[in-house]
Amino acid sequence: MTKQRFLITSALPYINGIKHLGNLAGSMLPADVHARFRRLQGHEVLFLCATDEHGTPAELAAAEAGQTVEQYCLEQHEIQKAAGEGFNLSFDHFGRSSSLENRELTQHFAERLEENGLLEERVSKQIYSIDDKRFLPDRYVEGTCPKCGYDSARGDQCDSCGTLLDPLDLINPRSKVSGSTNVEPRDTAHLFLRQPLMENEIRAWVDAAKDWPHLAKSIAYKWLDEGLQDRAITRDLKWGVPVAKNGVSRPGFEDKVFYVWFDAPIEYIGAAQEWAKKNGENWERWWRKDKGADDVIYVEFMGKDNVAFHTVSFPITLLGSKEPWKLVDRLKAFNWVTWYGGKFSTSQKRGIFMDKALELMAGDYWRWYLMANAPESSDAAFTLEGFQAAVNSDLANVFGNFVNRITKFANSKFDATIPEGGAHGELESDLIKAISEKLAEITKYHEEMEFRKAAAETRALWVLGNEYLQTKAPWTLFKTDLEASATGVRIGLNLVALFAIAALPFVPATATRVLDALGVPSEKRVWTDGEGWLEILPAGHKFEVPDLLFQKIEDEQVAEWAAMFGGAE
Ligand code: B3M
Ligand code: ZN
Repeated sequence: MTKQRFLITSALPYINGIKHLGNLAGSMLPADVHARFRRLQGHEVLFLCATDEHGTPAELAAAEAGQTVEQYCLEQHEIQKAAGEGFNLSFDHFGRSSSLENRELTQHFAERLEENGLLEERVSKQIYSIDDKRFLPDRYVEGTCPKCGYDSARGDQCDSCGTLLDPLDLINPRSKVSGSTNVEPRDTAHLFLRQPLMENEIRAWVDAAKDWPHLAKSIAYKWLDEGLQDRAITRDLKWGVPVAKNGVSRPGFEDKVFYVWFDAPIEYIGAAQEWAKKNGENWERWWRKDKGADDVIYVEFMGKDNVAFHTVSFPITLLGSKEPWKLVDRLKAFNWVTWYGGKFSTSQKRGIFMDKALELMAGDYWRWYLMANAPESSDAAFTLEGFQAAVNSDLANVFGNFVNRITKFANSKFDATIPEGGAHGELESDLIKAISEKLAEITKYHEEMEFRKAAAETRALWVLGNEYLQTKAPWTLFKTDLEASATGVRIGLNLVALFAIAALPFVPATATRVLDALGVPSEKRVWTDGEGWLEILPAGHKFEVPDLLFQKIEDEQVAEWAAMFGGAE
């Protein structure tokens, strides 16, 4: 197979608090499964993510936590980073959108867009708080909803009736900073990105995109068909990328920063620069088509609400710069994971968040269930009962038992050594054929980023092993036909190695533990679509019995967790 280069990014988790299992399942986790799969295939992979740190929600969350926003973001970044490590997310770099790299890139793109006539400074009216001495962007204003009369509607949206609002629409507006009602509309300037000027170019690019799944394309067309709008890309905030050039503020923009959705995707490039700087690497060969990135395959993972930003807004930034930046080639979007059909909510204690999950069970357990039930064609409900069933049946009974049974038997009867073994019969040729077919299917689903199907077929692969051992019954043959028993054992142990390799993208920690116990050398821990697996462990090779792979989840645990996190009503 020709070796390719994959740039893989996950949507950047927002900084205001630890993410729930649904967020994990909708971008970071599938991106990791894909990155691991592509590395196993032998491709060169750069897998990047970061915390998305700017914007009003960060400022508000910091204020609520009684911290400066810098402190708050640093602390939350470390918390999210540790949670990612707990789930074995194999980022090459987990950066921060507040980095110096991203600041410079963001300012650079704004400059280029302006040179190319795509930015316009425009004066419009905005709510100014006289007591706070500042303009109040969207979420900093509250007031009565003009539609439904709800008295705590936010400047950007009414939480009661869902209407999208402009802060100027609010009746009796007040400052969320101080509560002051001493506010008035005043003129203020902002930078607008003239998106309509790029409409044809973006449409042509979307038309030409071959490798986007339906969900991504249809969302892009929906936006294009509705007609692109000029979009303000600055806000009246302190925390963010300053609207400046070479350290000097743009006149009139001293108290303004770029809008968070303008700088956040640029951090995909920022993260590559941060990674390169830290590791003495070259970021341009991943991002600049004039510097070797032409043959990179760029794959993005995200929830469906982020698709428009990645198929329209961010490409406008990149293409509008008229510089040779790499654009997304494949885009995998997900629906929502719900908590028993409803919303995850910290305040209402509904649902499990990443840090808590790791206190209950190791990352692999969650990884498996979340990917086996990935929200691909529709939303998917997380239920503790479903989690328990997947863990107990797929992981413990099918994969775990197979490994346990054959390694224990070979340990006691064959002195923990791979035996020579005799000839293959019909049972073996059938098995070898079935395994090849199954591996080809798994490979195809991974390549197509069909995670549910890849997981289902991985389980089916493990089942083939159980069926073989059941029929071969080396434990019975041991008394009557030692050589045939040895064949079963040698094949069984090589199946353990193969199954663990196939499991690496989904349950990396456990699969690595199995491969370590078996003593599989690193050059043999590579993806196969059917060839060579019978020789992973040669005759005479010594191995150790791995510790129990997976604990079963008991009914009492489910009941206890349901009481803690909300369960079936
Ligand atoms: N931070 C996702 C969100 O919080 C947003 C993704 C940015 S990707 C550049 O919904
Ligand atoms: Zn309303």
